[in-house]
Amino acid sequence: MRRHAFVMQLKPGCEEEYKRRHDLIWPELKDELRKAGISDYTIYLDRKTYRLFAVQRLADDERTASLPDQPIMRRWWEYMKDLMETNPDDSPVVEPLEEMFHMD
Ligand code: RM4
Repeated sequence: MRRHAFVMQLKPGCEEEYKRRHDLIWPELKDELRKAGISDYTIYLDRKTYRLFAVQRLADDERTASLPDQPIMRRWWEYMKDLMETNPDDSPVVEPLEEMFHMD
């Protein structure tokens, strides 16, 4: 297992809609994320900068690199692109974070 953290960028004014859509996340998408090896996934919002901080727990045999090939993932990204900074393929712009401290 390893932890993976990254930031994404929410568009100003989209906080409530972003939260609403995630409260109603498609069960099939959750299944796909779990199948890819994500066993724990939290996203935090910094309301001052609209930065989204994501932390995932990844299995040793994780296959998250294959998620962009999954139709359900592509549909979700297409659905979310009005709320987030995205790449030309609709995936969110993601910047990895470096772990500086962890305590069990
Ligand atoms: C995010 C974004 C991420 C996805 C989560 C569930 O807002 O689309 O790529 O992993 O939703």
